[in-house]
Order: sequence, then structure tokens, then C-alpha cells
Amino acid sequence: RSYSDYPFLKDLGIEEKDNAGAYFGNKWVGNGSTLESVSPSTNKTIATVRTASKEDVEKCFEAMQEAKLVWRDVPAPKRGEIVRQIGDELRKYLDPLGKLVALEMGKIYQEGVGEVQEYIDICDYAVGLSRMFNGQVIPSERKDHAMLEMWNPMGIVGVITAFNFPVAVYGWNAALALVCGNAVVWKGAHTTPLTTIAVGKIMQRVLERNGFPGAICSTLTGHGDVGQLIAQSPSVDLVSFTGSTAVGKKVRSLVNDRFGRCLLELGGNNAILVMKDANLELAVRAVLFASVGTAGQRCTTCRRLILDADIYDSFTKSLVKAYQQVKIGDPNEKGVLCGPLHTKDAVKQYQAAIQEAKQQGGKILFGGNVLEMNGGNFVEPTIIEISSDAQVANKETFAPILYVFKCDGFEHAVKINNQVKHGLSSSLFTTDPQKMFKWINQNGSDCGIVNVNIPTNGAEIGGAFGGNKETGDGRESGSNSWQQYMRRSTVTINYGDKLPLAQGIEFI
Ligand code: UN1
Repeated sequence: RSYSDYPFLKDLGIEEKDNAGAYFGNKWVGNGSTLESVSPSTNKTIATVRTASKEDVEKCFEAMQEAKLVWRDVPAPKRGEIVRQIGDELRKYLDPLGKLVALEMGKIYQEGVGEVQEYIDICDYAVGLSRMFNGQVIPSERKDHAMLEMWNPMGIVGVITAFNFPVAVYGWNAALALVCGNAVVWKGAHTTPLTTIAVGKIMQRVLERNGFPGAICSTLTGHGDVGQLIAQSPSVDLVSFTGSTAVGKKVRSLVNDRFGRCLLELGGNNAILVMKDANLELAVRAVLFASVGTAGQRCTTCRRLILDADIYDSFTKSLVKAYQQVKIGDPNEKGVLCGPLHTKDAVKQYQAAIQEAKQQGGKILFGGNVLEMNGGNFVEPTIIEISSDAQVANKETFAPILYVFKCDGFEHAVKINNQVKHGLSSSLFTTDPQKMFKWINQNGSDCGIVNVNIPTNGAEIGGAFGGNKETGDGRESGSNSWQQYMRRSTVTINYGDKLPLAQGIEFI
């Protein structure tokens, strides 16, 4: 299949001979090497895409230095109006963007549309926020003094996103960074360049229609070297990185070296804990979505299932039944619930983890096989019974593999939940209020996302999203996450004609 077989690419403004490696105002250029956009469902090339060269990136940063001055001078609610228009523009392209995400990333159409919706939702949120990121007035200990807190833009925010959420994660960052008065430069994953270009074009169109420099939202396609330029550049005040813990570590050290600010959203080894008093039917459905949704490739995917010993047999039985219902196939086909893994390499990692699990005493309760379908990266969602201490279960494998353990009551389950290196998401299934409150207090889950009776994944945009420990400690999206995209000034104004010093010091 070629370009003309995907009419939605044209709808999204992607031309067959599109030289779109970098956009930083007026036109798209691409002077770097090429990369292939490959469909995970077939391993066939959809398009060849130019990347941004080092010079392109440098020119981009230059253009942004000017653009940021224009943007930060626009009153915040007016910036909100532009973000509102971005949300509206995305609404128009919900369907073709959902299809493109399904084609290029491999998640099912429903979920592709879902993540575009997530971007739209955060636009709405940011529009409101643009009138609400209030500072505060603080009582001063000195007579005739006023103390206040001001929030000003950082300048330029760099966003480096992963393949698994090629739209939404950029959206969380861009919508907030923009209303906060920053210019944004985005590099999407090298395996989802068409999605990056399509979303970049939507942003560009809105800015230019309103007479703003397009470089306010610059877009780059490329490999890790482009990401590294963003991490290293003193022009970029905040680097928001989503991806693996290993790469996140490098990004943090590059950004630290130049005293930049870093926001990391790395992996997770998330667990669902099911107590014997839980609504078990609800729990089975939640585990299914949390473990099989997005073919196990969300950072919030449930990878560990901790079951009360009393319900172990009946619960695993029901879960296996639920897994049997899951249709695997083309993510753009109706009724399919599980698409392919994103790359061939991910299939290898899936196989290696299963092998390792077997060596560590694991017993496969469901799945475990690679599927030969249309040359794509299809695998069976898999359930493995194993010891909670098995090494393989204590690391993150980005595939639909669910490790199941038996536990001896609530405290034991919490201990297992907290024993891994990551700390992103977790969920307890119970109807007992005592357990619920113990779960969310100081002795409960150590994750950034602590749920009760819902899946580990599928968080709403209104809360802060992120996790602790090796998840990187960043918080994106709702709550006060916007503060990370701004610099805070503590301002003290003396409106009297005396000079009292704080702490009662007498100096002159
Ligand atoms: C990610 O996997 O990087 O909570 C983000 C969720 C989505 C976002 C996931 N709202 O699953």
C-alpha cells in the first residue's frame, strides 16, 4: 500500500513529497537524513521522512529566541484563546488523526481517537487556566511592605515524547507551556514522524492564521541526536522528556550539567491489588483494560497482578476467560481490541521476557506466543503465574505480559506493590474503607497515581500525572503541574519611607 491508500494523510495536510523535517516558522525544511515510518501491523513502509539536521535545529532555536519574546508579551487569556483554537482545530481532525495513530503507532482506533481527545481536553483545561494561574499575596513582617508571588514564563520549553502516546503527551506539555507564555519545541518519536508532522501542521496553521510566528510551536523529526541537541541547548529552559528510565537518566544529567530544568515521565511497573472483599467482576474488567489495552504499551499498563490467596483460582480463571475474548488484529478494524507491538524489537523483548519468566519458575496461564499475521508485530497478551520476587516481574517489559502473584492479605500486597524500582501507577480493588484509606496514606502505595477500583491506566487530565522513584518524579497535565512551566518570583515591595530589615536586624 502506498500514500494514495491512506486518504486521511492528505486530509491531515501530509503531502506525498513532503520535505517536512523541521518547522520553525514560515516553511518546513528537512536537511537531515531520512527515516521510515513503518506500520507495525504489516512492517511495510508508509512513508520516508526527512529529519532535521543539526543546522536545522540550530536555526530553529534562533527563530524561537525571537518568537518567545513575541509570545510572552501576549496577555495570558489571549494566549488561552489561541490554545482554544488549537483544541477546535484538533476536534476537526479527531477521526483522521485517530486513524493515523492507529496506522503508525499501532494502538486501536478507539484509543487513537482517545489520545487526540486527551489533547483537546487539556486545551480546554489550559484555556481556563490562562485566567487562573494566580500568584499570592503573603503577609510581610515589615511595616508598609507587600510581599507577593509572581509567575512568569520560562522562555522555551523542549518536549521529547515517546512512540506510545504520539499526540496526548505532547498535548499535555504544549497546552500548559503555551498558556504559561513559553515557546515550545517538540521532537516526537522517530518511529511516529507522520503523527508529529500532522499535529505540528495543525499547531502551525492556528498560529499563522492569528498572525503569530509559527516558531512559537516548533516541530522537529529525528532520532536521539535531535533530542540530545534539545537536552544540551542552553536556549531550552525546561526539557520535558517521556520515555525509558535509561534515556531519562541521560537527559537529566545533560540538563543538570547546564542547570536547566527537567521534567521526567519514565516507565512504570504498575500493579493491581485485588482483595477478597472486592467487586471481582469489576476487577476483571479493569485488569483486562489495564493489561491488554494499547497492547501493554502504556507507561501506566498493569504489569503485575497481586491477588488475595482466597480468590486466586477463581479470579485467574475469569481473567483467562476475558483474555480469550480479546480480538487481535488490524488496529483500524472494528472490534479489534489488541493491535500489534510497535516494533520488531518489542516482539523480541516480549519473547525474551517470557523465556526468562519460564526459567524463573513462571507458568503460562494464557498466551505466550508470537502470531504470524500480515507480517505485523502481533503477539498474544499473556498471563504468567510467578513468584512476586522473580527478577523478570520486577522490571518493566513494554509488552502485554501480566505477572500474577498470590498474596497473604492487604499489608503483604502493599509490600509487593512498593518493592519495584518504578513508582508510577497502582490500583487497589476493595470495598473496605479501612483498606482504601490505608492504601492512600503514608504506609500505602508509593506511586504518583494511587487508584481505588479503577484500572492503573487511563488517567484523566485534571490530576497531576507522573510518578516517583525511577519514574522520574515529574508531574504533567492537571493540578499545579503548570508551575513547572513558569519561573516564580518572590517580590517584596516597600511602600513606606522607612527601611526596617527582616528578622529585626538593625544595621544603620
Ligand atoms: C503514557 O503511557 O505515557 O493514564 C501516558 C493513561 C494515559 C496517559 C498515558 N492518560 O494511561
